[in-house]
Amino acid sequence: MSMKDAVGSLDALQTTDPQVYAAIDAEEERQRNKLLLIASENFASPAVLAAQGSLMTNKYAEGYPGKRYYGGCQHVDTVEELAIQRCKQIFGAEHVNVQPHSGSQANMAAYLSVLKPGDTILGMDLAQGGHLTHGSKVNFSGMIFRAFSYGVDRQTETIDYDAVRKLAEDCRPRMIVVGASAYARTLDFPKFEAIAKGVGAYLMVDMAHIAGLIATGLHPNPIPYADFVTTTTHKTLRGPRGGVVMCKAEHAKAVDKFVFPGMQGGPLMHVIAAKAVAFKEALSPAFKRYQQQVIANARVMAQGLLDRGYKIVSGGTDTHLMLVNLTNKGITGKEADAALDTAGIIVNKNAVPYDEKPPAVASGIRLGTPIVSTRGMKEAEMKEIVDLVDRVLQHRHDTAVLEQIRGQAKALCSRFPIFHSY
Ligand code: DSN
Repeated sequence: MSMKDAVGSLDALQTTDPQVYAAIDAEEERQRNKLLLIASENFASPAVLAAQGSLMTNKYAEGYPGKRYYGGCQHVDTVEELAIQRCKQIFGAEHVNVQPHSGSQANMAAYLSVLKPGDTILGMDLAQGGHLTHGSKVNFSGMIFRAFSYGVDRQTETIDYDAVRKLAEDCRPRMIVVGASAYARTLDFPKFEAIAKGVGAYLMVDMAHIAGLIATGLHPNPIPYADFVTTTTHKTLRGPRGGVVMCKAEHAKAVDKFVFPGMQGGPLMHVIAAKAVAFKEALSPAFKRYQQQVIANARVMAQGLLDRGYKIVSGGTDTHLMLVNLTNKGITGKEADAALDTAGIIVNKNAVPYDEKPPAVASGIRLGTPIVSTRGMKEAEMKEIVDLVDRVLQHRHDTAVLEQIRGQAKALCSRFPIFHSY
């Protein structure tokens, strides 16, 4: 059997493990037939899936291209070099390490390359849109480091840079961490750089959510301003699940040392191959058209919700996502999430800034347009989606209506293949 036969079909899997096959099959059905609005998810292309599902998974390759601890690394060297070179071309970084297995590990490598346990970091509060690995007490970042957090202004629901500066002057961090999981507005990297410089801190930007927008010039690029820039590769960037660290040349050695051997053993060469493919795709004009549509779709979705009396945190979006505060509608995030799920619309409940409800209940939902845009949906379909979402939330206790909307969501999906090409 050739690689093409082995990898291209799932027949071998069906024979060997019908239970796993059935679960994957059901997951494909779910992805095909539901409206997926989780802002951090995307559909990787067939080429990315092929590379990720390839026999490069079989190869051990501790070390870096040309400097491995195992023989036989010629071909995995090729894909890692391609991934590095393409990533540099996209973002303009001086140094790139494509080996982190995830965004969390990319962040850990960036931290530990210049910080010591007990050092102070200042990151965005998880409860106000930040990320777990930016200093949350339940995460390694909050356990290893003395973590302080900044949030958003109560009125504008956007980052108050003066407040961040004051906080930095008080807590004197060794590193300021910028980046978010639920913040819909443009991040001002020059302002963060000035704050970091003012207190002698390193600046790290975790651009995971907006990497695809940055790759195509639709959000400012943090590379000129930050010592370290980390990202995942599977969100707006639309690659395989994984992480990347970029840094100034002066930190290159330390970063490489902390990724391997400091934190990881063998790199996932099949995933690195898929990262190379995704980076090639990200350099294409089609990818820019896709990202433009992601933003256009998010704006139409946010406006549609505003027009129906929903409150969007910060009043709108500059990116691929929006946070809807449902307090004025008398619905919790948990209820909304569950009702939408029943109707075939997948979102996540999300705390809103200054939320009084616990995170497991939350007052809001987060919506994103990366997947529906990958399917080829445009502004008109966003209006349809807003209509469906609104009807679900209004009739959340009416199972017949939810069932009817589930059919409508499926019908909308069926008009847009999961492998659309721009
Ligand atoms: N879990 C991701 C998200 O949903 O934003 C962040 O890592």
